Amino acid sequence: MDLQARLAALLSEYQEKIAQARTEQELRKVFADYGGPQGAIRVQQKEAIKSAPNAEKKAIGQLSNQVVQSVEKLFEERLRALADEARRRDLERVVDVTLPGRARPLGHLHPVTLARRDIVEIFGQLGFTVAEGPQVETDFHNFEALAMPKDHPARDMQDTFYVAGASDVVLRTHTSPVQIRTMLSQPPPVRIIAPGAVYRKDDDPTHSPMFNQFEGLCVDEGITFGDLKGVLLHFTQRFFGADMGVRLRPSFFPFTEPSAEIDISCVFCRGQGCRTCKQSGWIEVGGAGMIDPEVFAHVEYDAERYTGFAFGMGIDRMAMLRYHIDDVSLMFEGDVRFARQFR
Ligand code: 2NL
Repeated sequence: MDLQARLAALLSEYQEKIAQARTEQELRKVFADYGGPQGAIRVQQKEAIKSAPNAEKKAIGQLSNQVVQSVEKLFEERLRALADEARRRDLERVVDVTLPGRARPLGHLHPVTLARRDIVEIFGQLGFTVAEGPQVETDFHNFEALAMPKDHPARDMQDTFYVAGASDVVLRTHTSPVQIRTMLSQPPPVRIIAPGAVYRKDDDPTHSPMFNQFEGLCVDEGITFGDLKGVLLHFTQRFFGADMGVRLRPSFFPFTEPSAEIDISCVFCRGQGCRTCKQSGWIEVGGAGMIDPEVFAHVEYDAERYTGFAFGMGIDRMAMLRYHIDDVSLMFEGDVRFARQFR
């Protein structure tokens, strides 16, 4: 067989293999096997030139170069065809963009968080800003400044966690120390609410040793008990509904004078009388009063010039009343199936 015939045979073998190549990788291998520097066609070419008489070398070189050129051309054409084909398949693929996505398991805001957000929002619109402070407090900020000296019986009412090894460091039993710190840091007027976690040594079916409360404080010239009642009524009606009422009952706190318990219309019977409110139509939600001059003395506010009101309520309790939750333990278990049930 002469060179021309052998090259033609290799070329047709090559063409067949190239047509069969399904991927770029396969194609490159076929090209290397035939047209590459060590490929069959090149080897054939080199041997033919080597064994040919000098006069024929040039013609053989030209012939085999033509073959090599068409080998390269065939490779490039097939490469382009494969790319076109891949692109066409890509474009043909139908994606249904109307299919719903895969649902991911989500958490949920806790009813206490929902309640706190609304409380902050409602008071914010009345001009109250949020104040925060440490949960580990000094005896001074938590008790002394609130007119509860060391031997005061009111301290027993809120069984206190003392921090080991320090007789005057406590877990705050209310958020009042935040208000004390605020008054110590700025002159009147003051309008703040202090929401946050507080701690008391209670642990029974209706009490958790950690719970959340918020206190409000408003100090300026000419603040009256009427302002207190108006703010509480406004808050109650926005938080629970416009048909709700507020009742203030005389009470006692060391840090306010006069002092009152805050009752709201029963959320279960809307004031009609039911088992929960013991037929009274009212539910107690917190306490309030006009700030005692003794507190003002501790923060060096002029009690002759300024008056103010303060109040305190439980956020957990607000949330339970709003969402009709009857079991305190549910509030602190952190079960998302519970949390998911509220707005
Ligand atoms: C309740 C009662 C109350 C206050 C908190 C307060 C704070 C300062 C000065 C005076 Cl700095 N008073 N806070 C006043 C009255 C009642 O809370 O039953 N809380 C759940």
